Amino acid sequence: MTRSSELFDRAKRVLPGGVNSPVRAFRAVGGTPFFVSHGHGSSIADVDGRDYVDYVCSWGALILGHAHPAVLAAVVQAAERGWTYGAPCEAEVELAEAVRRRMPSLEVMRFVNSGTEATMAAVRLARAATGRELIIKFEGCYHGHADSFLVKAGSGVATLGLPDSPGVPPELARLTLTAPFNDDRTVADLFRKHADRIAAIIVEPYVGNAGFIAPEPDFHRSLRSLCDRHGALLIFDEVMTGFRVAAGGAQESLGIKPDLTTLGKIVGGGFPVGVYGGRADLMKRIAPEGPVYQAGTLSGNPVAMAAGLATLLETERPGFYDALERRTDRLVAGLAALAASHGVPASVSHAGSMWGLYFTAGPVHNYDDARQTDAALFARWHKAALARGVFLAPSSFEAGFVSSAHSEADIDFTIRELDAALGEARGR
Ligand code: KE4
Repeated sequence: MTRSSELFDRAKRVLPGGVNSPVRAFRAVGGTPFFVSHGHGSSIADVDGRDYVDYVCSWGALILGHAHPAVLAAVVQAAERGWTYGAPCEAEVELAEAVRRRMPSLEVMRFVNSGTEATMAAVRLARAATGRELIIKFEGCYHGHADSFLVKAGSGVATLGLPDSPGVPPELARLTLTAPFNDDRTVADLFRKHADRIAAIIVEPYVGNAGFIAPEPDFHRSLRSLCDRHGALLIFDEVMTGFRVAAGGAQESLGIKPDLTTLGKIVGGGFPVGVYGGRADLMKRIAPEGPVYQAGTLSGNPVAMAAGLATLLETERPGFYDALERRTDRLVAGLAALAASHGVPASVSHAGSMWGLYFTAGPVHNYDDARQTDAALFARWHKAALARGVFLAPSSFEAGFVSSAHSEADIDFTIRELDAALGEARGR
């Protein structure tokens, strides 16, 4: 009986499935999830003394790796002054100005405490600003657990094979239209059918909640022009891609200006922070300036702001993103090569330091393609990888991440051990 399994048994008596977020339960890959003792740099250690090179990185939040000294120092310094005021403080303004410098489309923004809160508020604002009710999302994309988004969603919903979620009133679910990712023709058809009722399109510019799916070259330009033509708003959900796929997020690398953007994960440096923001004429509708209500007790709290600001500043060091991209490129090339050496069809790709691997020849353009992946082989590979000290996301429908703490030696170790793990997974 390991400490992790003892803790898991205890956890299951007080937490649904023993976890505070479904994908952590390892349901898609089997086995008992390890319980964490501590994280350090590129690695995470479990309560039984085992160490893993970590490619989950708190689902993308830890672009600097675990317990980065600059973030720790900023957090301690902030906490010594008290850690929540329920009143404005300078740190909120500093982080908002830093975000706007990196992503100028966020002329005005509001801090919240999670990506879910950010997307929920962004859609409420889009509906208020347009006076329309329908939204379009894409199959396999996940925008958090607000009711409107649990329609053909990705991440844990896809992992657990839940078609949608019970508890979402059909009347509300009907207001969410869906289309395959990379399929602008279906989006055009939806606009033809519902033109003046569609408030917004919300999209993960690079899909990280169905594995990793890159956009076709003109996909987002097409969404931008469809929104402009039909008076709908384009919402880029950059909770995962923001400050990850490029210094200025996907909107910088794709050269697309959304009307609204949502952020999370990296913007808080691993502390609970979400952001929604965009055109000033839209954001001025948010209370107290305007009538669209949204609020939060801990929004903009000084410790989370300090962690986010310290993180963004570290990523502004010269060559930060180039080095991260090169390291991720080497990992992805290594994964493609090891799959080929085993004669296993695989589709491996990345954008910046966000990557994905499917056990299918591909190409993977949308969620239907992604579901061709050999999930059973992935589960065996995941288990063998863990036993060899590599922690991959416990689902075929999640992206992987590399942090600036991942060394060249970590990448070499990972490729070597994942090669052996694939051999084991195939029974060789
Ligand atoms: P949170 O509410 O989990 O902070 O953010 C929701 C969200 C919104 N938009 C995108 C593009 C996201 O990726 C997420 C959250 N991502 C998942 C990872 N697949 C969080 C991990 C989990 O649910 O435990």
